[in-house]
Amino acid sequence: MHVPFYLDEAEQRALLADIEAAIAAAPLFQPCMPRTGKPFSVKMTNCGTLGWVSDRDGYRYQPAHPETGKPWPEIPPLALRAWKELGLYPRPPEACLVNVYDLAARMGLHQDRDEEDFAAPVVSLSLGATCVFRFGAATRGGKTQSLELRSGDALVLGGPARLAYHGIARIIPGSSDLLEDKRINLTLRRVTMPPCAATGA
Ligand code: MD3
Ligand code: FE
Repeated sequence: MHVPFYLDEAEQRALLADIEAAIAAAPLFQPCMPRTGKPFSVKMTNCGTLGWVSDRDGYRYQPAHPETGKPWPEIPPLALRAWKELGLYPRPPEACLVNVYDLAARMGLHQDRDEEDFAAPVVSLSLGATCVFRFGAATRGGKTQSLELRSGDALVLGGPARLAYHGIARIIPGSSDLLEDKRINLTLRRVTMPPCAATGA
């Protein structure tokens, strides 16, 4: 589900200020590909109890920043509101990945499958420059659709869409008043499986 202009301009500015504070506490880092060590063009940080990282050892969620060793900052209130209003899932998000794109940054087609709980949706918020988002293929190499994501837009991926291939093809220069030639995406996720009421496991 695409929700254009979910955040109005004042809300976008308020969320941006919270993200800038989070980046000051948990500096952006440049992840790299497992094994090859090829650097990502996207810079990242996280908020929440668990943050997604990628380095030579692989992809994983961890409770602390890879460079400072400190716990991740709290998830901004407007991001929590989006999860409550749009995610419709009974448990709070554990991870809020912050992706920062400059004009040259891209994200290749991939699936999000480093989480245990695929029943939970993924909620994403975009700020700054417009991007061309590609999504929809159920298999690698399958057909995709393109959609422009603009500042303030929300995207909710639930059900079968949760495992669709998706990526960011390009960032459109001069497309935002909020951030000059930069795009920030927040991705809210559940990571761990809820405990089982029957067995306590
Ligand atoms: C579709 N981020 O961090 S957000 C990612 O704009 C990621 O930074 C992109 O893909 C970005 O993994 C896209 C929208 C999004 C997030 C999760 C999805 C789309 C998704 C999971 C399944 C299908
Ligand atoms: Fe993804």
